[in-house]
Amino acid sequence: MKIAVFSDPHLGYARFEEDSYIQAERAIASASEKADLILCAGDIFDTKIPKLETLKRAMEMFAKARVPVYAIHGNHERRAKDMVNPAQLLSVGTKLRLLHGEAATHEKDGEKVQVFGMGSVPEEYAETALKAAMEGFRKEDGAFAILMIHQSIKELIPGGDDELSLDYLEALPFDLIVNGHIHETSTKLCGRFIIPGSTVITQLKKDEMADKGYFLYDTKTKKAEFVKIQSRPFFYEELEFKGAGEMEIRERIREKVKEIRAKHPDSVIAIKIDGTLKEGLSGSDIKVDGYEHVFVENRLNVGSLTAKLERIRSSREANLSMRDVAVKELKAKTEGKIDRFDSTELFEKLVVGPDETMEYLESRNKKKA
Ligand SMILES: [Mn+2]
Repeated sequence: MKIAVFSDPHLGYARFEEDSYIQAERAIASASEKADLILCAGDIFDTKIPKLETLKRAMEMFAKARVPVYAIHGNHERRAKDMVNPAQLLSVGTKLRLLHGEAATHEKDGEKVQVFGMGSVPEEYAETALKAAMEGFRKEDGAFAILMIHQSIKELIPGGDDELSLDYLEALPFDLIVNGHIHETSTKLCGRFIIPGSTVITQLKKDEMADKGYFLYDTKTKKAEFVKIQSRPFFYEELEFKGAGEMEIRERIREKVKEIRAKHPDSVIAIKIDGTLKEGLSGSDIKVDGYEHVFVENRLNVGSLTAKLERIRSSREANLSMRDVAVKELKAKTEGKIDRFDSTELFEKLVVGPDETMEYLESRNKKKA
């Protein structure tokens, strides 16, 4: 049997909302043609309470699937036990079967595939929850058994300790383990453990330059083939500066954007600018032109402790108080993004306390609403 596995479509993801729909639709359409069964490993929606428009799009696209779809909820959909999560709602409105601590079996031409799913749980309970859930699991005779989860994995996430480990998963009685949550595509345990990755750009990290798509798993050959879907091209660039001024930085960004956009006009571009600035300039002084779908991560002058000390020293020399420095930082970070309040006023309220801050924000809200 051929099983298509995709994950983390994050429908309704605000930054690339239309992409989140279109790319998931492409995955479902392509998988419907190539596979006998579709699995979706969680984070179908980007938020716990999506807009009605997002729910409608989701229902329409899953209703178009021409083969059965089994899914689990992800951490983005997880809600308290007695509350309804949007993945549940989707399973009411379409033929999608949502699994949480239970198994479903799909049979075709005498071949059986049994899928045991567990939706996302807090990482520290993952092993306990999985053990408890599996007490009710009976592997069917002759069935190809699949475990579908949406968790972090200790070996794949640096610094973690509470997460499920590959060692633990390897010992479980499943022929294949499918995981969502991690947005980068990968396979482990000699192909017995697969992560299809997200179908939409969410993190603007270097590894997102890889293709988006889904795995097509063949139970006969026990091999997973990655099927690419057409998706918005993503480029990650790092520009290094030494003693640079604002004009030079803007110019190099402009050139880089122009060069990429000449070939890929609809691309998303993330540019990390790093290094040092001309004396007297600080990272927040650098203003970059507002291009559509270009995201600049400004690491200028923050690399070394020396640079930080230099910044404090030069601001002292300029006779700025720490308060002035903080207000300046806040202003730089919120400028053009938030226009409901004045950053200086907000800072003053924050210094007084949380109650005053909330009162201020509410009063500003009323004014503009
Ligand atoms: Mn996710």
